[in-house]
Amino acid sequence: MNIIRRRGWEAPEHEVTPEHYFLSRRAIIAGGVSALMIGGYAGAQRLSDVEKLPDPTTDLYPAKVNSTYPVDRPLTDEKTVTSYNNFYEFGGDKYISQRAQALKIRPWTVKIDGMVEKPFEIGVDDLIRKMPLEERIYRLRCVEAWSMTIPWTGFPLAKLLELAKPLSSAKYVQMETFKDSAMAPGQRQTWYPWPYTEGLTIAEASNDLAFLVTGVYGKPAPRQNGAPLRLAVPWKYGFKSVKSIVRFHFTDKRPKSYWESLQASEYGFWANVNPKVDHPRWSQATEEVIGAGGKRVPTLLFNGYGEWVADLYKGLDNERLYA
Ligand SMILES: Nc1nc2c(c(=O)[nH]1)N[C@H]1C(S)=C(S)[C@@H](COP(=O)(O)O)O[C@H]1N2
Ligand SMILES: [Mo]
Repeated sequence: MNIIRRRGWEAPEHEVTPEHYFLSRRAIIAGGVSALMIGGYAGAQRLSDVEKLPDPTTDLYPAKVNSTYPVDRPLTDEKTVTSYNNFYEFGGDKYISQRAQALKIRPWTVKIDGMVEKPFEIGVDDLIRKMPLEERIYRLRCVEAWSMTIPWTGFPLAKLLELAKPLSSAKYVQMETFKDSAMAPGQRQTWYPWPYTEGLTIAEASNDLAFLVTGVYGKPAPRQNGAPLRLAVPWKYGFKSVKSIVRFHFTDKRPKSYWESLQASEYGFWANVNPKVDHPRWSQATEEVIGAGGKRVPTLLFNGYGEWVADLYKGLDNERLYA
């Protein structure tokens, strides 16, 4: 039944899906690879025992709810949250959740380096156990003009910054996804700038809304949602919320992200949600609520989180803040 309900929003999505469109176009340019992208990775995919490993942090769930940030929409149901995903490491379509089970999420080491007092590495379970886990419901607005409402578990990125101790000269934090094409067939598309990276200013990263996600729906996050550690910055387009992070690199130079390297005119550094600033190829005025039978709602400035983040952008009028 779920399948049939999904069909309603599947069609419009395929018409707008920009990241997917772009990926396909690149694949076609490269020649012959498009069949692989469209047909998925059935041949390369091997579900192994890895997916059956018990998660070593299960005892931390469910975490206490932090309801500072109001939610005025119904939650997207869990099945949709965990089966309709963007994770280009596993393919350019939305249905990578099975393929993503090949991601080996333990052991998992997080590296903190660059302009910090002292670079270090830490196992993700040690890191998670040092952090104050809580549950927050955030809306997620993809640049492709669809949205979801998701209960994440995690901790403020600001808490990681406290641990990392960036130097006062550091201005940005760049976050990097794992790179291992043996697990992630998408990374065999060598003309893409793997690993996927994203960046924030230190001021943005210190804002309480910037959240490092470890769980979804009161449980450790499934691989397709970016286990074991992913970002959620709900006032920005979804591509900023980098998944499966292995490195936090502090720098004084503005990092160029994965999507920005691919197509800077469409996916910039700031990428704050704004209904009045259209994407070059479609309107951002409204969004399709995934799982709601094709319903569209108006998109809000800063995705409705302006009260908490608008001040971050004072005096930056010359920057391309919204694309
Ligand atoms: N490493 C990595 N992170 C990523 C992506 C990706 O392809 N690779 N896609 C981004 C995009 S475009 C979106 S909309 C969100 C989707 O998150 P979800 O699948 O949990 O809904 O993840 C973001 N993080
Ligand atoms: Mo996205």
